[in-house]
Amino acid sequence: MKILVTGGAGFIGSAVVRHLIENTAASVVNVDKLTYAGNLSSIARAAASDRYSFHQVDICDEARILDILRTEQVTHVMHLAAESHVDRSIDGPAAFIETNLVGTFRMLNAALSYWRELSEDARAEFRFHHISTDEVFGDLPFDSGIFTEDTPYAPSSPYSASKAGSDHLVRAWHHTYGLPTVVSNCSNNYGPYHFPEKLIPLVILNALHEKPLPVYGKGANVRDWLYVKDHARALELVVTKGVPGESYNIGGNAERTNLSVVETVCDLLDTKRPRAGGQSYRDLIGFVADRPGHDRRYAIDASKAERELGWRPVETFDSGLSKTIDWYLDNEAWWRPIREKNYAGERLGQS
Ligand code: NAD
Ligand code: TDX
Repeated sequence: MKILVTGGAGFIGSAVVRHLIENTAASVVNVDKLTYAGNLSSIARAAASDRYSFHQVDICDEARILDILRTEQVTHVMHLAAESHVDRSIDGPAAFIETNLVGTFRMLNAALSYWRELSEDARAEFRFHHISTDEVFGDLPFDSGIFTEDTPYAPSSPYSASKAGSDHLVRAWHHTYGLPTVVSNCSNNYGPYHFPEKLIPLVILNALHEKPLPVYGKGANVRDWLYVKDHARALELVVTKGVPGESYNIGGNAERTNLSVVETVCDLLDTKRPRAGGQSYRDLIGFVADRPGHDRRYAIDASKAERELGWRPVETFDSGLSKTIDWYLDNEAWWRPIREKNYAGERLGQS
């Protein structure tokens, strides 16, 4: 197998690259534009493998993508490259439309041209796997409902609308042109190498720097949390065992309010790296203006992936969060340059 991974220098993409190189015999072709969110140091060890190659390319560049598919003789595509941060999509949606919607359209066009050139056997083996989000299903009430693969799409933010649109394009390329596509929709990932504009790494690093821990609104919004290594294992199963035309929900069985996530980070840090003076990190929590259009709750029914792919998460939220905090405590060399480059005021990623 030769797998073209787009966005392999990002948070989840880098976990996929590490997983494929360390735990499978597949070769990996990483295609990444290296935006602010891309970081080759996240895959330094995997990149030393002779089964790895890298192309710094924008996914909107269809001709370059087609050329890479041909010259690398790719057998599978795992498409993760995207603009991923909801707050940025509210402040500036253009890049989200360009990369998530137009970029996915360009990827599909290139993949279809390439797929049509393949032998019959190679066409049967080929997969185009689009990695998407549970946010395409929209807002759930606090006390009921769960997303299945059949839940109607109802995206709320510019980010989730761009991902919903790209999911629809992928489906259409399967139904209309026969391209063997699979889609997976997952919940909030967390773990090592997470860019510190996202809630969990932001809170860990703000706490270590004695900065306020910003909780939007009342902190009552609920997310399901999935440890990124568990997700990378699921993605390998989706791309190798998923049925063309199907989609698969991937979740962590770990619904938490945002306030409880932040409090748990504080409590773990209190034990692992006590504050000078003995107060709890909880004293740094501050409630700030809510995110516009903030979806109340997401919840994932991942029973199809369990039933059909034999996947289930290994980490609980407590075990995964503890490992994540240990990783940030041990890997200042990874996050210090990002933080110094991007930190603006109390919120990273808004400069
Ligand atoms: P990320 O922001 O950490 O990484 C995105 C990567 O894509 C970066 O390496 C960036 O350089 C690259 N990229 C961006 N625009 C590009 C372009 N035009 N051409 C080529 N490369 C480009 O994102 P992530 O959190 O790793 O998310 C990966 C995928 O998973 C995304 O499609 C996202 O929508 C989806 N997803 C993420 C989560 C989550 O919790 N992080 C949850 C559900 C779904
Ligand atoms: O400072 C903060 N304070 C806060 O209360 C930040 C950054 C976030 N939040 C809240 C907003 C969300 O309800 O915490 C929750 C998680 O926020 P993010 O880490 O920004 O993630 P989210 O918006 O849920 O989206 C993430 O998961 C789904 C990824 O960024 C998306 O790419 C993915 O599709």
